Amino acid sequence: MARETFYITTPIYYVNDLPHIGHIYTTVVADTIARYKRMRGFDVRFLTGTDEHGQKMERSARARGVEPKALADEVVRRYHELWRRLEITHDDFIRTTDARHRAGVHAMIARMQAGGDIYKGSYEGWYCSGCEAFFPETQLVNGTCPDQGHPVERLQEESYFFRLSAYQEPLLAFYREHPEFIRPATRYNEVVRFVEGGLKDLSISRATISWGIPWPGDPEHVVYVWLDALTNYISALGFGSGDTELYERYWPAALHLVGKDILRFHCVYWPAFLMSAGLPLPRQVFGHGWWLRDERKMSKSLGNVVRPDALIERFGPDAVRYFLLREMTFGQDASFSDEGFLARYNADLANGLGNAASRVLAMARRYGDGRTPVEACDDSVLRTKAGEIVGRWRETMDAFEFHRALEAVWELLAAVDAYVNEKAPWAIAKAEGVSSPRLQHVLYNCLESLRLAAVMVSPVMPAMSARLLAQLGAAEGGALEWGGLATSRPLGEEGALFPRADVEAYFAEVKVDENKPVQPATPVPAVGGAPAPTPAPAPQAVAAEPIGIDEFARVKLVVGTVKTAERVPKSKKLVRLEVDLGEPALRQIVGGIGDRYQPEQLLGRQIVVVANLKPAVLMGVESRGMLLAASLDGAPFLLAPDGEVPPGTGVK
Ligand code: ME8
Repeated sequence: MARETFYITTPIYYVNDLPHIGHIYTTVVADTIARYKRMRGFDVRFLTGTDEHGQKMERSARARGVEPKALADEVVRRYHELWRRLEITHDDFIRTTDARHRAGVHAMIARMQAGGDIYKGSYEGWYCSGCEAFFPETQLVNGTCPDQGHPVERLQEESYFFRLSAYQEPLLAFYREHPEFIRPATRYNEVVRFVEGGLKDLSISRATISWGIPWPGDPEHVVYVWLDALTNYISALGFGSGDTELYERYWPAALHLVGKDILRFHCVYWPAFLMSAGLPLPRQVFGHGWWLRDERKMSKSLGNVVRPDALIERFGPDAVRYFLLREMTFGQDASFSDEGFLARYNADLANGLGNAASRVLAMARRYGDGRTPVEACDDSVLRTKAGEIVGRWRETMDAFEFHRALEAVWELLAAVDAYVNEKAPWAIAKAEGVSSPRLQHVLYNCLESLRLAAVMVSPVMPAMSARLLAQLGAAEGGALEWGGLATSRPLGEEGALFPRADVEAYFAEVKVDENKPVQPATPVPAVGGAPAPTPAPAPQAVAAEPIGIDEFARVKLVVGTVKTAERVPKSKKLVRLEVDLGEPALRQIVGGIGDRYQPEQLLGRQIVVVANLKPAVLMGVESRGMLLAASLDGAPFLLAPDGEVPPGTGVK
């Protein structure tokens, strides 16, 4: 019998910027669900991709002096790289610049036209290129877009329209019949209220921009970017390209996973387009919450966007995946903070999981000759507990309550710990010898519980799960039934799953970053490897509050020559310099530049230093000043005079 299919999608990401943790969140959740559904035997198809057309993209490329496609190619490369590092198991990656996608969009428009829902008219109104959306005057808030507060611009142009107004009643009827279509329930109510408020026809072409899919038969127009983008979910299955096998097999989608910001496009426009085209509607759209940074909205202009690269590099992909799923109640907002991340990392991963595993494995090695116990054990409180936890884990995973599913696994780990304390295997070994059946049973119960925990966390932490299973001498992909651990098998290699994070070192380095001048809007890498021309900084990034020249003059900037340089022990980034500032003695300055500069490269080099900064101690080393560097995506580029000057020369 054919297996039940499960087609899951992420939004396709705009390529005018690099991904941050909000973007990776959606993809990590989708990957976790895809892995879980595969475990449960579904025939899964998992799609992600990029949204490359539109006014925003055209402008970003123009500002950088490159072609939109070239800019997109470079950012897409970064997305592929990131998904590889995060072990994302998508089956396909669609780009809206793919030929197959254009064919799908044209086929979609042909069907909507055949349904009589498209007509030509003239559009006059407000357009927000940040959201790529039209807004009636009545919806503007203080002259800005009501969704994100972006600036809007007046548009007056000829346009093709979609008769969205005709779909108000059919949509409301559909929502009533399919209350599970929009999740969570609070979002269902929001969408219903929005549609009940009345729908206006939608402009679905643009005549004043050229970066888009040409309108079929009218090349003066390009297709409106949201009609273009939403169609990716079927064009990626071959809709419009002739080969309909995947489309027949996987459409309608089981789940479109999106952020709450784009719920309306997916719950109102998309089903209306599909109704018009006479195509089946997706089964569910889930609108998840928003990641904030330290309780504030993340935005490039505030310079507080959390990029995933450094976190993945330092803590590994599994720790990042775990944090995202454990910290956010799926559907609600959550806040990222360095403190929160480190606390969870140390408490749950290094201590909770890591300690439970290393404690049990050390005993198994000591009392079992490096092998799993000689006999399985079927009769224990742990078995009952594990059975209950597996049931709860399944229920919560099915309901997408990932934080609760993970909580359940940690409850099992705590039960193992309590069981070890109570049974005291060391005492049994002493009293009865290592071949005591009682001792072997106790060990089996612990190892088998850990095996079940490893299988349960595998959708969230695939690499860690594989590693733990190998340490336990267990096979990957084992069943979630008690007794899966084979007896008398060699245990795998030892090794900590998650080394404890040194919080002090982390903050010393983060602090160094924060001491740097406020970063301008994140630059997109240039095409062809050359450094990107830095885009004009967003206004807030330059100065939230203007300062006077006298205030600026209080900062004493001087040129110095580096005389000695060495790495600060145990730190990846920090370098200790002794700098000649034209003073009687050399100045010791600690800078977070070690990930881009080797100490020997710095010798003799001239740098710019803030000479009157209060001393600070970074990882136990006093720094009496701060060096200046441009910060590109977190990487430092040292500033220097354009020609050698005597040490101590002032900078104005
Ligand atoms: O909207 N917290 O693309 P996009 C949580 N191209 N999730 C966040 C987030 C945050 N702070 N910021 C972004 C688009 N996201 C369109 C989609 S689909 C046919 C077209 C996530 O790159 C969230 O899922 O601006 C959001 O919907 C998605 O990134 C896409 O953002």
